[in-house]
Amino acid sequence: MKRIAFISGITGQDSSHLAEFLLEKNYKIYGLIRRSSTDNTWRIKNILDRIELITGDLTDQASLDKAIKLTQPDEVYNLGAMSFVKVSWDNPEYTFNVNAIGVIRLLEAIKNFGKQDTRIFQASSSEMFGKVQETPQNEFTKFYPRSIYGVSKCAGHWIAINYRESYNMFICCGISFNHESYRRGLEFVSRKISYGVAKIYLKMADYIELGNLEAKRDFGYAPEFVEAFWRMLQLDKPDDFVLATGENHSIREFVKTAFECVEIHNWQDYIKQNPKYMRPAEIDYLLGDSRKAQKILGWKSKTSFQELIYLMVNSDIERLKRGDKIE
Ligand code: NAP
Ligand code: G4F
Repeated sequence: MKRIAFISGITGQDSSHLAEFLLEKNYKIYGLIRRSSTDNTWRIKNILDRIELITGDLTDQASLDKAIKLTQPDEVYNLGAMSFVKVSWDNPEYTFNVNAIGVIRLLEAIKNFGKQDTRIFQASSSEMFGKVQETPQNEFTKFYPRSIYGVSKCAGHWIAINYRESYNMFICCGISFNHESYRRGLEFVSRKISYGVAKIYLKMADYIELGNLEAKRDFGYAPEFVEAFWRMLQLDKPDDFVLATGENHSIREFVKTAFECVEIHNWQDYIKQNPKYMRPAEIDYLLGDSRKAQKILGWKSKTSFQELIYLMVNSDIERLKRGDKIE
């Protein structure tokens, strides 16, 4: 019998990599997709004929009840979220509704209509550490979120733990640090830079506009992170894990390295800073300690900072050269 996986946020970066990974493992996959007036399935185009999409929304209890009743998953990966930190200042109520109350809705649907032994992954975030209280950050580090996104992820995290402890549900939280790929949305800084550099290299743009160049992030490679999500759900008992590379770099270093991929060394000439991209409250420094994941999951990030950027810049150059619709 094929194991059944249910993934919320199937059109997102992580879900696309996870779905590919699970298909390799012969899972039957259902993906929750919210209604959109334009096609947003570009990340899963290559696997659309091998997965099943179910319309629903993390803000709509009835849709989740119905989806879980229908699919009876063995594993649920809650990857759906309003995931763009900057927008959480513009849409605070919606962000909290999806990222926090959405967790309650999905867990209620599983508790009331799913199999008793369903295993659940909750996508928690290093944004919960915010104004960091110690360095590096591990599973015991106190949270100090700096945005409604961060606050909503703290709530989602504690909701997941509360359901685990109250109802004995198998729920694992992965506290992931930034992870990127050529499928990252264009609004996130990594992809904004890789795409911008590719355009400048091909003489299709003159500069990139950015905000704070000094913030440091622990940047990993998304396809490796989704494997850790799966590994958590194969444990004998549920637990929470920090997923990180253990190395951090500033946005400035990201920009410099991206330009180096195309042998442009005077990168400063191509960057304009625009206050529009600054945040009301910034997270200056994130650095993860994933020794617990290394020890218990046997998981370690492999792709280096330079390799990650090289992959992303080259992918954007190839897409632009082919004339692909860029998303
Ligand atoms: P992403 O590319 O932005 O994907 C988010 C997905 O959630 C999209 O499919 C989106 O659908 C869906 N979604 C948004 N609102 C929804 C709603 N109301 N109901 C149902 N689905 C909804 O994000 P990602 O980078 O893959 O991240 C996956 C998860 O990990 C998120 O929970 C994120 O917060 C968390 N996380 C990510 C990172 C990272 O560095 N990538 C780090 C820590 C935690 P549309 O396509 O329709 O917008
Ligand atoms: O790429 P970002 O928007 O990612 P951020 O805020 O770190 O959040 C991402 O990682 C979290 C895990 O830590 C996830 F939970 C979350 O869902 C998301 O995937 O910004 C990274 C940094 C920030 O310090 C930002 O101020 O880059 C800085 N930055 C500078 N200029 C910019 C820009 N960010 C964006 N998006 N756009 C800019 O022009």
